[in-house]
Amino acid sequence: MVVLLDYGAGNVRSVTNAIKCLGETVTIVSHIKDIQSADKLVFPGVGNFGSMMRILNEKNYIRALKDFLKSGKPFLGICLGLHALFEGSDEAPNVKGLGILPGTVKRFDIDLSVPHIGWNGIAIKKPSTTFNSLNGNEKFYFVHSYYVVPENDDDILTTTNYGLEFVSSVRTGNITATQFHPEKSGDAGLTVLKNFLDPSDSIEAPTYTLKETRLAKRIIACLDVRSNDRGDLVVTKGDQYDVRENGDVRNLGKPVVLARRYYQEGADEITFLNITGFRDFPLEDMPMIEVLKQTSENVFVPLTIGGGIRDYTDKNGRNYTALEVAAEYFRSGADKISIGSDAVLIVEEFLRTGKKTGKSSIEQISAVYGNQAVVISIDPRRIYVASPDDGKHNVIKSQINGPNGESYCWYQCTIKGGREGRDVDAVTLARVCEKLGAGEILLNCIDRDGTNSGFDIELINAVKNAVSIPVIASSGAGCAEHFYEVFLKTEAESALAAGIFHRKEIPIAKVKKYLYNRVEVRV
Ligand code: 1PR
Repeated sequence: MVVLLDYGAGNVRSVTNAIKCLGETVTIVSHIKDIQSADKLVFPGVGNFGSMMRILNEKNYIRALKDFLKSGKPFLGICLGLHALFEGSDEAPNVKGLGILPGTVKRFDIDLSVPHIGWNGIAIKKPSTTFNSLNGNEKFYFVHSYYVVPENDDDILTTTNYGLEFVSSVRTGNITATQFHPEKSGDAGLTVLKNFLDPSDSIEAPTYTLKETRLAKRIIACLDVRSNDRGDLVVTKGDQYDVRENGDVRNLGKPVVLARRYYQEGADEITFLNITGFRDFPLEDMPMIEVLKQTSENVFVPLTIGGGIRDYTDKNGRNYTALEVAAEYFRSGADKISIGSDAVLIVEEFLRTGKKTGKSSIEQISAVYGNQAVVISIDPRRIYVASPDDGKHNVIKSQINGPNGESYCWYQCTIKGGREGRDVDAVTLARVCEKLGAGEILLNCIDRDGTNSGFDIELINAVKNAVSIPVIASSGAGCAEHFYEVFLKTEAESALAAGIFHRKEIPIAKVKKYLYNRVEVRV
């Protein structure tokens, strides 16, 4: 039996599911004595270092945790569970860590997008059983803005490159801790967990590898989900956001089944968008919660969910905050939530007042779950204009002329699934959302959606150049070459597609095969 330390922030369901799928039972810590009596302890951390240490203190877990770490019994820390082992972190300068390992935690100060999100490799620095049955060339899923700096080189198990070479896992005696998320790293991650749960006496893994690792471009499968007219929850797909064909909602399959298929085919991430979430409140629309719960049972890559994340008052007058909605999604297995319509309204308000309120969904959710957990889904549409300056929007020169020969355009944000255009452009929206705490941009494009005509490179460059957080290029993929084009001509960190995967026009593995040797991908 494995004891899992859950301090209430983030997705422990995935870790639990991954351990269960390896045949172990899991007990969640609810009292100090659960830590004291544990034989094996797993500590997955998400969110903010300061709030994690505060909660551990409030629950009086610190003493028991330190005793466990010194006991010689197996301990696995994940992400913030790694940071906690050190003396302190730049993320919360006045807060003490457990101080079990000498050293500290620093923020990335590099010329690349931060957070470091995605699949990266490891260079093994010392012999261990942690990577038994692996060859050391696998990639693992990372999502973090801070990295550990151990004082003792002997503690370092692996390093990874991202703008600099940082320590991506440590191992000392009974203590193993990884910056990457084994529970989100597909088969390689499950193997690392298995090696922890069922350690072998002999080291069968590479004992040292010297290499510079590279972050892979991510290929994301997106499932637009809604109820059809018969009330069945289906994956649908729009044609420039129109999901009806001959009057009926297109039905391309069942969400849980498709997500599992994409995981097996090699998707680096799965995104669910509850596309009628703007009118159907998600906490009343429990099927989406159930979809997440079931998917996270056997899909071990990151899951994002969007649709309807905003404050809401139900018909009985009960108020729900966006944070409560998000919390329910995280508890059900989501790693990230995506905010669409509400982000536009928040940015409009910010542009009117120039003030951060601290109360918007973006600020509240990122404060509790970390910036990396907040994705902004933008649904822009091109507005062609004749001149480069309309005094209000970020206008770009376009290679594609408008209907009246206009050679300039701006990208109008929309809400309610493209039904309502607003007077704010996508570049401004992305910039302000980053300022408010968003960690990633999911950049759709209504003009390209479902057209198979390729990504809107001009849009992606305009937004990517305006922010320092990762951007997911979305809408328009029709063949493997389109993925290559978007990675060649833009700095987007990932590319998302829906229609070509749902219609089985091209499987994800084939896209990856085409990209292999052209751009870094996880295979
Ligand atoms: O506004 O916070 O409730 O979130 C609603 C979410 O639902 C938004 O993220 C919005 O993008 C999405 N959405 C709403 N209506 C639609 C629709 O299609 N009618 N889907 C919709 C947006 C775009 C992508 C699509 C790509 C790739 N779909 O998700 O998967 O365009 O498609 P392709 O590869 O087939 O071209 P809120």
